[in-house]
This record gives sequence, structure tokens and C-alpha cells, in this order.
Amino acid sequence: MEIIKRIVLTTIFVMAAPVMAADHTVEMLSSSNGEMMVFKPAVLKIAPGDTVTWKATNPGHNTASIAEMTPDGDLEWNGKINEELKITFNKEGVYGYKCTPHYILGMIGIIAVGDNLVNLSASSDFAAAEEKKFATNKERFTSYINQLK
Ligand SMILES: [Cu+2]
Repeated sequence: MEIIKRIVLTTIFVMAAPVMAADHTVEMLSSSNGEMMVFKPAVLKIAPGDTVTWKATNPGHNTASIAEMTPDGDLEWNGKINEELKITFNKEGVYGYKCTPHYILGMIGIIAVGDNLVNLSASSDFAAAEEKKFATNKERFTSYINQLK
């Protein structure tokens, strides 16, 4: 009886394993809580294997990876305006992304995958230099990165 119980429990565990990968949602918004041109949530901490779906809640936005802020050179995305996009993150590290037309307004977001954020300091340096060029939300990039430290 004990062996049958063990087999059943093992089977349930194996079947449940793929379901454990979570799907997170990020909304693309023109305004939220007094903030303009913003992803919500803008800082996301997820596990390797999780997916993120960007929802075109407000019109006029997209999500595009930032080449200088990724631990995975093979993972790039460039969504169309108003397009819902779903990406799976397998490699640990910091991923920065932007809304292409509103990058200059500081419409950016951060995804931290796992605990081993190998490119955190490189991303921090890039963000600090980059946000100086923004017309609005000039401290946003650094404040997002600081939420990971
Ligand atoms: Cu936008």
C-alpha cells in the first residue's frame, strides 16, 4: 500500500511540475496613479521558466527588449504597437525593456529573473546614463533598478 501511495504522489508531483511556471501580466498604460506613460507593474521579480504577458490596456504602446540590459543575448523581442506579447524567461538576470515611441518619456520596465542577477551592476550603469536623456521621468530607471538591490 505504501509503495502505491508513493507512486501516486510521485505521479502527481511530476504532472504538476510544468504548471508551477507562473504567468505574470504587465499592463501598458498612458497614465496610472498620476504617473504618465508607465508599465504596471514596472518592476517584476519572477522565477526562471515564468512567462510575462504585456497587455495593450491603453492604445499606443509596445514592449521591446533593451539590448544593453539582458543576461541572455539570444532573447530579444520587439512587439508591435497595441500588440499583446508573451515572453518566457529562462536565464537568470536583469532584463530591461521599453515602449519604443515613449522611451524618451521614460516608459521603461524591469524584469528580474531568479536571484542570480549577474548583470545588475552593468544594467544599473546603463540605466543611470540612459535616463539622463529622458525628457520626463528622469529618475525612474534608477529607482526601478534600486528596487532590485
Ligand atoms: Cu508607450
